[in-house]
Amino acid sequence: MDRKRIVSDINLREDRLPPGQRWISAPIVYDIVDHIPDWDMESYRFKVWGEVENPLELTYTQILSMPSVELLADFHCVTRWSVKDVLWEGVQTRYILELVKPKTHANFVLLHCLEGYTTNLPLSYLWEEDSLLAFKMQGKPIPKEHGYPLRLVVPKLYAWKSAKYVWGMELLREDVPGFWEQRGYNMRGDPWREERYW
Ligand SMILES: Nc1nc2c(c(=O)[nH]1)N[C@H]1C(S)=C(S)[C@@H](COP(=O)(O)O)O[C@H]1N2
Ligand SMILES: [Mo]
Repeated sequence: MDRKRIVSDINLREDRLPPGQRWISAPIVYDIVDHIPDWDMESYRFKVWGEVENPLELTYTQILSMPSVELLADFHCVTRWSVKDVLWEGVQTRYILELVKPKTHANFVLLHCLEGYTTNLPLSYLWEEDSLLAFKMQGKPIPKEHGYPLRLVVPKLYAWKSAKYVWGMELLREDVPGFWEQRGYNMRGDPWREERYW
């Protein structure tokens, strides 16, 4: 089966490098905890709940068997580094949204991660063609430190919104600040508008 390859439209912008950023060669690992444990994949479930018609609960095997795409996208961290052309593979979040059917007043999403990290974003970003739930990076299963078993990739926002170790997507009527957003980071985080902090 030929897997569709998407090049993110952010890579094709004339102002490809957002203001105040510089290119580096590989993403730097950032975590809010010192030690990431090995996750128990027997009990792992990916869940979607909140303002949806059909809440969803899937095993990792079920996610790996969903239609997937390859994505080439730049990666922009709010601490001013950017990496060109990271290759991901995973399920488009728009495919997940079609399954769960968001209610009309679902406007925001809060991502829940296995180590306790959370981050919020407008739901509209999960309808973008280049937003994925990724299980591969640079052609291999995502290394543990980069988000195994599943990570969100939202190229149009700063990388702190690209949550690693994701297990939950909670669809919300009102915006709820996640880990960094409670500490002054922007509720949206568009790199071209330099939405870094409040
Ligand atoms: N679960 C989780 N996801 C996270 C973070 C985190 O601490 N925990 N850090 C974020 C930040 S600030 C950045 S820049 C990227 C870094 O991705 P990397 O660690 O794969 O390089 O992950 C984001 N996703
Ligand atoms: Mo970051």
